[in-house]
Amino acid sequence: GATLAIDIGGTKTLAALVRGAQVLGKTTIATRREAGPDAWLAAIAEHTKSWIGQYGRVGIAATGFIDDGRWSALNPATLAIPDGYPLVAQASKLFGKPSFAFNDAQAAAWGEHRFGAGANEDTVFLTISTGIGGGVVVNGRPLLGVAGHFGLLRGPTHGQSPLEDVVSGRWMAAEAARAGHPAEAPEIFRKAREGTGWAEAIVTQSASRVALLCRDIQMMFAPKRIVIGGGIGLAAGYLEAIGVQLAGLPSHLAPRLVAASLGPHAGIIGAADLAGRHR
Ligand code: BMX
Repeated sequence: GATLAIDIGGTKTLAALVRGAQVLGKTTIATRREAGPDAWLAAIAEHTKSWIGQYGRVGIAATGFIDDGRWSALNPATLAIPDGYPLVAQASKLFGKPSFAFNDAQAAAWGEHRFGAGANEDTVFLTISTGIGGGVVVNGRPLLGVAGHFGLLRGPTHGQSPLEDVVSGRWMAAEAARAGHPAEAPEIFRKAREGTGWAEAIVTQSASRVALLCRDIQMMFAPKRIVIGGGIGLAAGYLEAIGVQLAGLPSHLAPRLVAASLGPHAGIIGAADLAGRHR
């Protein structure tokens, strides 16, 4: 049977009807950041009404920390989720079907591992989007809990800020404003590709921090591949910009970077598959 799969991100929410790795239908909803989880779920229910009767379970991939069905923010700047929100209980009630929840990047890591660029081998997945999410699959198992939350790492070079606050789409837009060129990420990438200096500098700085992260990940897990996804991660030129920073590393230290092949569907496909394993 099909699964109602939902990916709740800091900027937008994707809801889909999924069977295996097949997306039978989908709809995108803006995450009204200030509205709170009851309103986010209500909006999803409203937008997916026409699929009622077509799914037997619900799989949720959500930005934030999931513990025993409860949902919390680790970085409220990415999305301000109230502490311990009963996500699984609320979803079960609202959709009337068994519901399961996972961190968004852990679900995407699983999706890419099983059906995408991870090719069923040890995989680390990184999504560079509103924040930086991460997921690790080793020996055929996803690491859950707080494992893989690479966006929350604090390096000596960025003081108190978690890494994602000096890399992600939100940081890029803030940097552009500071440089006197207010722009959102898509425009910054466009300008960078045209060779505009201030935009190139922002993309390069973000990408070089991700390159360092990938080098560290290589030494922690030595995955076969690091799969890169997310709106920033998949923006034209970004993966190449990371690669430039890693050129010249000895082969045993060089991570092998590949673009997410499920694209924006990695989270929903992974969440649907993980939910199906709970039967
Ligand atoms: C943050 C954290 C992660 C999440 C990542 C990417 C919160 C709310 N989220 O590090 O759990 O995986 O952002 O999230 O603490 P996205 O919304 O940018 O996809």
